Amino acid sequence: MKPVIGVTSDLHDQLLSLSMDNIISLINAEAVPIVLPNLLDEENADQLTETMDGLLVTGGGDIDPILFGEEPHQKLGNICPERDAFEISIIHKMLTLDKPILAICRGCQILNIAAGGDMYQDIYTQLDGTLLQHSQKSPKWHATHYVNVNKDSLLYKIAQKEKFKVNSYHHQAVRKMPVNFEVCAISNDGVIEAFESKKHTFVLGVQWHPECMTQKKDGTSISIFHAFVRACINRKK
Ligand SMILES: [Mn+2]
Repeated sequence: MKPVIGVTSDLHDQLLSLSMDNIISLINAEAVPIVLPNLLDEENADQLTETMDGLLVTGGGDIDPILFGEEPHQKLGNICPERDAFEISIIHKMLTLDKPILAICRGCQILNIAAGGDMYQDIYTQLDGTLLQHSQKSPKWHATHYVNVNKDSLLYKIAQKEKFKVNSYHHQAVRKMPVNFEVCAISNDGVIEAFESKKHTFVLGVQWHPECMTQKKDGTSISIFHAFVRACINRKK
C-alpha cells in the first residue's frame, strides 16, 4: 500500500487552489496525495490526521503576524486567516503523532510558527546588508541562488551535498528556531533556507520549491520527495 499524504491548499474567494506540481511530485514519488480543505473543525481534522501517513504543507501567501505577536509590517502581503489556523492545527496533530511533514516555502514558515518560532515579515526591509534576489524572475524550475548545507542535518543526508542551487520565491523567512529545531541550510546572505526537527522522525522545512523542479529531473528535489515518502512508508509499518 502506498502512503496517503495530505496536501494543504490555498483559500481565496471561496475557491481552493493548489499547484499541481505538488501533486505530480508526490505521485511520481509513489504516494497517494489527498487535497486538504481549510475549513475543518477540530474533530474532523483529528479524524483526517489519523488517516494520513504524512503531511505536505505547500507554498502560498503571507502569514498573519499576530500569530507570532507582531502587528502588520508595511510590506506584508495577502493573508488567509482560515488557512493559517487550519495548518497550525493539523501541524500540531501531526507533530504529536510523530508523522512525517515536508513543509515548502510558506509551509516552512507556518511550520516554524506552529512549533513556536517566529519570522521576518519582509526580509528586504528587516534584514541588514544587501540581500540576494529571493523573489526570482527566472522560470520556476530554474535554480538561482546557493544554499550551504550543515553536514549534520537531515537535508545533508538526503542531498549528499554541502552546497547546491535552489529556486526562490519568498520575501518572508523564518527567524527564531523553535525548541528542538535546527537550521539545515542558509543562503550566502544569511537567510535560513531549510530546517528540521531534532526530536521527530522526519520534519523538514525548505524555503524554496523542490516541487517545481522534480519534473525537470533535478536530483536533489526528487531525493527530497523520495525521502519524505519513504519516511511516510516507515511510519505506516
Ligand atoms: Mn531564497
